Amino acid sequence: MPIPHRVLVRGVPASFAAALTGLPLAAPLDPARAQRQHAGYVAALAELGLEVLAVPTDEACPDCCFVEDTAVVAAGLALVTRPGAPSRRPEVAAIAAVLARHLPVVTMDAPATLDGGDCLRLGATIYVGRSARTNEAGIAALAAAFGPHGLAVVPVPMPAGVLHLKTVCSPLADDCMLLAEGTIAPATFVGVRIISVPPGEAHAANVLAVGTHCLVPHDAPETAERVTRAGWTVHAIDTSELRRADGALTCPSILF
Ligand code: CIR
Repeated sequence: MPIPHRVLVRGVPASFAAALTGLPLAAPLDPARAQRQHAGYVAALAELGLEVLAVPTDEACPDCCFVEDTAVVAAGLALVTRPGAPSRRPEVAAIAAVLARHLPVVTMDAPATLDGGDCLRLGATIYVGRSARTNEAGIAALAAAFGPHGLAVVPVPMPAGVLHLKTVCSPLADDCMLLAEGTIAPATFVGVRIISVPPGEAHAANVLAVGTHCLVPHDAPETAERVTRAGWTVHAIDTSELRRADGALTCPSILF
């Protein structure tokens, strides 16, 4: 993976209490707690030397902190998505405006839908989850954007009930990834070294690697140990309130 220099983020709005959740919650979401955790996440990325591009938060978009879903950046190009959840579509304009200061930007039209959380790049391949959020036209738009830049797009059927492809896996390097045991068949990812994540820590299959550093959930000691043994410097991060809204560690950032 090219080592990124910048990270695009967007603060957690007070309206986060109304963010989408796959399952009903026993207690309401706590925006203040999510804001504190998000600030810690951004600080950790800044300490790694990344330039932070902060898009102003939008109270009209409760999920706007989950910027990953709004754009796919690869090969020096940004594809701004049409998110699968209609409530999230107003998020993209502000993201596109900031990305356009740095990269050529292309967009996709209805009926295409695609969430960046479904896109996993490993070397010259982008694996894309065929999920409830990402449809065939979205996958075709992804291939049309990045195919001419030498990237192959490989659709991956998703297990029932899994929000995004990267809910159960994440890249560590061009040829190495984390994958939650018992989810997607490891053979799906050809020529890739897979570090498996035990069922008790399935939420930690989504980590954020930046070069030789890796942000790992604070409550996943076995995964942290496996990632450390594989050669990464692990930084334990608590984003548990964002996780209650189905957001894992890759979700609040776009690295490029
Ligand atoms: C949603 O359901 O869209 C948000 N509450 C969570 C999005 C998480 N994004 C991601 O995994 N890339």
